[in-house]
Amino acid sequence: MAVIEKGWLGGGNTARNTTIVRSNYLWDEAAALFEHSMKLWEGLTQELNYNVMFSQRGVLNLGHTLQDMRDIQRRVNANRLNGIDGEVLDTRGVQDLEPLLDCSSRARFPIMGASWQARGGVARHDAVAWGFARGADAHGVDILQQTEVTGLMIRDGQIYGVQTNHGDIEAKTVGCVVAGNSGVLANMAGLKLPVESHPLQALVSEPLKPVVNTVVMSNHVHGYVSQSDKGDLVIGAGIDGYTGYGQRGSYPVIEHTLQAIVEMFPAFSRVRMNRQWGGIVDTTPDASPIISKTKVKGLYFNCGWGTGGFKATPGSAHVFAASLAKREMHPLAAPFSIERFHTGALVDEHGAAAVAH
Ligand code: PYC
Repeated sequence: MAVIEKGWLGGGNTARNTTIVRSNYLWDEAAALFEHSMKLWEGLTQELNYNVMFSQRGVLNLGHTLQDMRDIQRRVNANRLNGIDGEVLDTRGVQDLEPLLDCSSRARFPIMGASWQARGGVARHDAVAWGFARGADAHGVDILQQTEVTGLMIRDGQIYGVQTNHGDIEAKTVGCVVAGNSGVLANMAGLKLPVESHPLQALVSEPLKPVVNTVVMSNHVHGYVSQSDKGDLVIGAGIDGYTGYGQRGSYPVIEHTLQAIVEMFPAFSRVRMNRQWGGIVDTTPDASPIISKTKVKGLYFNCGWGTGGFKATPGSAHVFAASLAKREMHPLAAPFSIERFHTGALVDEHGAAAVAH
């Protein structure tokens, strides 16, 4: 078994995101998949014997309007019915958790409350990549870096290998997990996926003393922030409106995001930003992933996680590996078949995923 990587370990989206982990999705199918992941996160450091620095500091999704609060109540009710922790906080409850947030009625978008998932948090992204790689290596998986897939070998509707810049590799089962490039690989098989690839940006500030206790996300003002153990503010933006593959993103989006952050935390108005970067995310029409067989026998895709795939890493990997091993989709993966775009059985998670979409 081999993992084929065009670049280097952690050079793609795994280590380019803002590392938010939560499972507070609305619909049963998505909630089950992300909660499966959350449970795996909770034991991951022990399981991999590698400290992935999973920090369950809690995630706030702020509400700024009556409709935001109704949506939050609906989502938290659904979460609790699914056995997922969640609370609806009022303004005071939010302020108690985050004293620096502007919870006054003077704010342009006053904070009326939030959903609170205490088990949510962040993890150290590159440690996750390295921990999984070491674990896979110990199980005999070859990890081929700097190896680019240049073609898929298909005969009579069955995959039998991949072509790479270092030569051909035969394989009767091939799983494509190539966020940002899923459409490109699908093209090699003559398939067209319902995904669009967009740049998504993040940035980090100079280090500060501890000032943000949780992960704060606001769909409405369009920004999200947490603080790394080093003290940097880790800030995420929305996707660029255009499709593209440049791992950079455009300036107006960052400007908008920083306006949002300063709207929420006026005290950050003079904090200097240190670094900015972008990743490429594959978005789907219903803001849920595709974990699916294709019409080419033996060829599978795991893609379309939009802006929120990092949180799914352990669960997504588990259900995908199990599906490929058995050639039968894992029950948690089955609702995310590509077929849903024909049948109409969509899992519309725009509400839960919306910060960056
Ligand atoms: O938690 O879904 C999420 C998210 C969106 C953008 C960054 N994180």
